Amino acid sequence: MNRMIRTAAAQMGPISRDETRVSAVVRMIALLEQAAAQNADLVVFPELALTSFFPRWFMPDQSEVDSYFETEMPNTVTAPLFRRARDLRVAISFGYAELHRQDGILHRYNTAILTDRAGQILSRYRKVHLPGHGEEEPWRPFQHLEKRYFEPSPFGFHAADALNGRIGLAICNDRRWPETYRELALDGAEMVLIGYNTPRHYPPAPEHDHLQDFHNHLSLQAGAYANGMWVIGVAKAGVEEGCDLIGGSAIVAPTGEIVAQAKTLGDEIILADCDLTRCAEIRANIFDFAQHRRPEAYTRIAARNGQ
Ligand code: CDV
Repeated sequence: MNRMIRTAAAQMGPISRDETRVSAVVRMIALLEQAAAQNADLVVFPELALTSFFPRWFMPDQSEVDSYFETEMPNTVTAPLFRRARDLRVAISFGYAELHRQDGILHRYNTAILTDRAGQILSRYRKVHLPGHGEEEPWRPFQHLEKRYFEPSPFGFHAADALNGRIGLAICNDRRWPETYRELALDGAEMVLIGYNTPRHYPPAPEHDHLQDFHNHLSLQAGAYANGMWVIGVAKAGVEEGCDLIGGSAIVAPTGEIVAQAKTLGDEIILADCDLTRCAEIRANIFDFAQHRRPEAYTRIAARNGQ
């Protein structure tokens, strides 16, 4: 069985507030076609790929907030992307804001999906770690209202069988938490796809602004190595509505080495042949979970969130 996934990280440049979803999808299709021309099996797009990163704005009117959400996926606007991916036989993954009605109750999630090569959605992940704040904080140069506009997923982390392997999804801030990767690894994930929108300026701790790119790669590389899996980090990058978003999209091998990295802050494809059998280089050795993990010593991890 072929266990090689030629994977493309489709970094996107900024999406302005007035850019339509149709325009974003046209850009995504162009990236998909570039990747397919290089025989990609899988193309991974960023978090909230269809719109500007709207949690940076306080919007008192819920109907304005909801205008950034999708009530179904695929929908009229994204259908051409799904169709093109199916025609090219390429699996895709991207993030979007999801308005989900369940038992008469509306839920708003920061969501990512993964399709198979036929454009069928194989798995859907809702973001667990929502950063930012829940109320407007006028002292900030821009808001980060994910805690206001989304609810945290109650569904946890799950890997799915895909492309002759097991693939997990996570979103942006999740990549900084070791629990994300370990949960997915314990569910058998051999590759994790992570889109992100990361401002260079972090208003509560601006003394760390110069470390944003370092912390990005540190998190992706540590997650890959300590769990022996491929990690695909994909940015929405560049100056979006005055907010400077880091780039640095990267494909990280199970050894923790970066094997491909974006050079620009715009729409850009990077590509690598990700051999899933390489997970064993780490998992059969230093991080052989069955032999060396001591869950009885880790009881606090699932029992409490702080001290
Ligand atoms: N979209 C995000 O989750 N961004 C956060 C920022 C706010 C720190 C991140 O972890 O990159």
